[in-house]
Formats: sequence, structure tokens, C-alpha cells
Amino acid sequence: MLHNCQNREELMKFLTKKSVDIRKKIIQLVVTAGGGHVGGGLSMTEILLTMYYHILNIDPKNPSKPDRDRFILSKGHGGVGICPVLADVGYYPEDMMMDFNQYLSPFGMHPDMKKVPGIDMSTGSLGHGLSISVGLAIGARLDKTSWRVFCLLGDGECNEGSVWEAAMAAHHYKLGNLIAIVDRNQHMLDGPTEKIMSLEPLEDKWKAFGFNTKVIKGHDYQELLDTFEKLPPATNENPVCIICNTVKGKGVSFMENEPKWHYGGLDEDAAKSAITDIDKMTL
Ligand SMILES: Cc1ncc(C[n+]2csc(CCOP(=O)(O)OP(=O)(O)O)c2C)c(N)n1
Repeated sequence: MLHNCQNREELMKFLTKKSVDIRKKIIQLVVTAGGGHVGGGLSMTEILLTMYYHILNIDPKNPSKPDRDRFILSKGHGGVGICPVLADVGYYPEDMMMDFNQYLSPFGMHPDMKKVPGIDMSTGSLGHGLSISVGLAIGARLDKTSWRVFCLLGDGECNEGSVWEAAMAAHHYKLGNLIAIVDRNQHMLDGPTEKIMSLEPLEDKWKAFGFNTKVIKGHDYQELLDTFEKLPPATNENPVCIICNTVKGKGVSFMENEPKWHYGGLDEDAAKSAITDIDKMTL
């Protein structure tokens, strides 16, 4: 873990403050870049902070450490959401992101594993992350190592058939070292998932594909910590799926559940108003 908190109460306070800091940085990046996938960036903040500060076995000073846990951001358009978290835990200085998504910047809208320390896989084309994670998890098994693979998917992304092919393979190869996490914010690019291509009953689907599945509140640190601290051993046979119920645009009143904020730009006034909301946010 990458924090010095002595107990759960301290950790909850620490992470809750980080939730505000990271959301403000997301807003700044969207201003810098002239636009960004802000809605889905804001929905996964607590998931990412729980992972990077508390759960993943990683060393930001040694990003390629062979026995590290792998984290695959399958919803690769979430670059504005993950890059400030990686800076915060120490993979690179924050000012490296000053030219986010500008010409020749190492930081594109979709993170590049060859340019951004801490990114385990370049993603952006949806539907590939779980297959890649299956390959990594098989590799870990073949090497008889104990690291795990965590893969964060969007819910709209689960419309891709390749997600379910990968899920079948994860069960077939008995990959208990693989954890799929679904950012269940109920929205995709241009509207609600249930209206465009319904996913429900999503929990039953993952269960039917052989995943040990749980649904939790994805902005609630208590539930996130309890769930991820108590993952079954990586040596288990069943892969795991944690469906995190979240809010797209979480923390910014005019963005929450509003399809037009899947991707958007912010002028100075809108950015100020977003920051004011974030300061008042409750999780
Ligand atoms: C293969 C593919 N098709 C289309 C897109 C364009 N696209 C980017 S984000 C997105 C919507 C994804 O929705 P979801 O997975 O729910 O993400 P979130 O709402 O969490 O941002 C789409 C269709 C893409 N990146 N890749």
C-alpha cells in the first residue's frame, strides 16, 4: 500500500480528501486539453484511489517491477481520470501533465504504456482489456507467480462481444488471479445503457460466465475497501467480478447523469462552477 494511514478511519479520511483533489485535477486537465472524457473520468475516482493507494502491489519508483499486480484500464478513454492518480501516487511529477493531449505530449487522451509510467497496457479501443488481462493472468499462472490482474471496464463497453469471449476464457482457464471491475455508471457515449443496449441482469450474466460476482457502491470507500481487502486467494479457480454502481460525472452537479458530459470542454466559468461543486461533494 502507498499510504501511511494507521487505521481504517485515517484511511477513509485520507482517501476522501484525495477524491476531491483528484476530481479538481481532472477538471484542470480537461481545461488544458480543450476537452476530455470527463463524465466517465469522474465516475471511477474512488475505484482508482482504492486500487492504487491501498490494494495493488506496486512500486511507482519501479513501474516495471516483474512481480507487481497489473492494472488494465480497459475503458481507455478514461485517461483524464487515471493520469492524475498515477501522478499522485508518485509515478511522475504532476507538472509532466501540463501539456495533456497537446501535440507531442506523452499524455494522449488514451494512455500509452510506452509513454506513461504506471500504465500496463495501451487501451482506447473498447472491448480489448479483458482479453489482454486473460493473457496476462495465464502468463502469471504459467510463471507460478502470485500477482493478480485487475481490469476496469466501462458498462457500455460490456456491449462488446469480445468482453464475453474473454469472460468465457477466464472461466475455462480457471483464472482466480483475474479481477474484472465494472464501472456501472448506467451511461455510455450517448445515453443510458438500458435504453441503448440493455445489460441487465448484469450480475447474473457475470455469474453465469463463472465469475465470483459482487455488486457494491462504487463511491463508498467502506464497501470498496471491505470488498477488495477480502478478495479470495489468487490461487482460487473462479475469476472475480466486482460491479461498482457509480454516477457518471460524480461530484459536478451539471454533469451528473447528463449524456452530453461523456466528452466535453470547459470554459473558465464552467470550470470554476465544477470546482465549487467538487468542494461541496459528498460521497
Ligand atoms: C471499439 C470502440 N468503439 C467505439 C469507441 C468510442 N467510444 C469511446 S467511449 C465510448 C462509450 C463507452 O461507454 P462506457 O464503457 O459506459 O464508458 P463510460 O461511460 O464509463 O465513460 C465509446 C463508444 C471506442 N473507444 N472503441
